[in-house]
Amino acid sequence: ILPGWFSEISPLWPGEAHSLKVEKILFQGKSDYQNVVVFQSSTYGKVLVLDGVIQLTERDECAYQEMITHLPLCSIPNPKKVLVIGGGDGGVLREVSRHSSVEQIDICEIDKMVIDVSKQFFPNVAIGYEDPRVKLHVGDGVAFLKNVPEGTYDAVIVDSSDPIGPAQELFEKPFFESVARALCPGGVVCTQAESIWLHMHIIEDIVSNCRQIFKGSVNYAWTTVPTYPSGVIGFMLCSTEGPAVDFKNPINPIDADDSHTKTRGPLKFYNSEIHSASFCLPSFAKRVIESN
Ligand code: PUT
Repeated sequence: ILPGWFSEISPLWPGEAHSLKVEKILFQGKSDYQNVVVFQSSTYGKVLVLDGVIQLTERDECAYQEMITHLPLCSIPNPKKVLVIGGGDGGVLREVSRHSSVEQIDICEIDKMVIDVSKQFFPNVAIGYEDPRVKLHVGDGVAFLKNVPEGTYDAVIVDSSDPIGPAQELFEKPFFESVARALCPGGVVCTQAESIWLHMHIIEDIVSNCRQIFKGSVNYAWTTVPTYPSGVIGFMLCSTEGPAVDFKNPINPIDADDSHTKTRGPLKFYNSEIHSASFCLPSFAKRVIESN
């Protein structure tokens, strides 16, 4: 490991480690759940790291936050009630709040330190918390969902870290069953679903669980995020039985200036073309995902 560089080493991507040059360590702490680090990098702005794994950088967070949010919300006509599981940095909230049809935004994040650190070091991300429609619940997303009345949400967005540590249960079948229960008929879920280059075994399991649970449609989309392992990350998008959802053809566009452009800035990454394109898969991934 080079001195003055951060290298992202994990058993989830053995034999490789993306590195960023560190200008200054800004925060180091240990929460009840994980190690939390913020550093200033020389080329990607400030970086949030949990248990040694990059969660966001100022430069490329837009690609992840915009896609995980607008892929589901632009696919249904009139989202009103949205639940975010994880997403403690507030970036998904920032994006959900661009949708004027939304009346209620609940977020359940397990780690208060992630929220506090994001508010201190990433104000342009944590700005999502400033929307009055947001209600924060600090706690375990799995437990939270068990208490949600059936059919409550139009959309659930699961912005988790990787399936080692506090987020592990968010990749398991019982969790997806609770999500399906919490959704209204024709409701949608979008969940962080790792990299087609590194994690086809994890993706296969998610797809096969989701096909058993979600009786509407089940799709995999992906996008580029240069500082995530292998430079890409995917999303599992599913809908419950009810009004049909055609994820590949967005019906609720948000390309025009949204109501929050003044405070949040315009969209940097998402548009309707990239929405549809994100469902096109390389042949090796298509074979596995479609056969499950
Ligand atoms: N929230 C997404 C984090 C992914 C880290 N590999």
